[in-house]
Amino acid sequence: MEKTLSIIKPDGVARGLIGEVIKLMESNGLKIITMKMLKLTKDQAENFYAVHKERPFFQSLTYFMTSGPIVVMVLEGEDAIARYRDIMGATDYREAAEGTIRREFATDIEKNIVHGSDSPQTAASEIGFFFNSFEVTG
Ligand code: FUP
Repeated sequence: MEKTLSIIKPDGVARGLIGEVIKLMESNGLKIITMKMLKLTKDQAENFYAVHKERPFFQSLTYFMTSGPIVVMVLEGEDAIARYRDIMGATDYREAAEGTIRREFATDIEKNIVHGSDSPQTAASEIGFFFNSFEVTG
């Protein structure tokens, strides 16, 4: 069993899509093993996306990520990292496959509803960014 970090971004929360997104996760073999809602500060968003700090979209992305509450969760399942990335769809919703979260709901390459870890190393560090060991069940 593998774990991955998922975020429902401010656009997904503001548009009332938490339930729709969770439904797609759960119906595709991913189990939520911990979850909370919070609002990031600019510092926290910049730390979370530090790998992108030289990219032209960094300021806009980190500002967007602080624009409202987000839902963070740890998902567990077989091949959870790759499985969840398949369910999310491509970063750019116009390139995402039919039935994926981003294809169904995203409106913009930045406002793309969800985040998911992209490797076992980032999953471990991103889970540790948001949760302590007491909060992660399973
Ligand atoms: P992903 O792993 O699919 O979330 O994509 P990336 O790690 O490449 O990008 C992280 C976030 O940066 C995306 F979710 C949205 C944002 N982004 C932009 O705003 N513009 C871009 O051209 C690329 C990414």
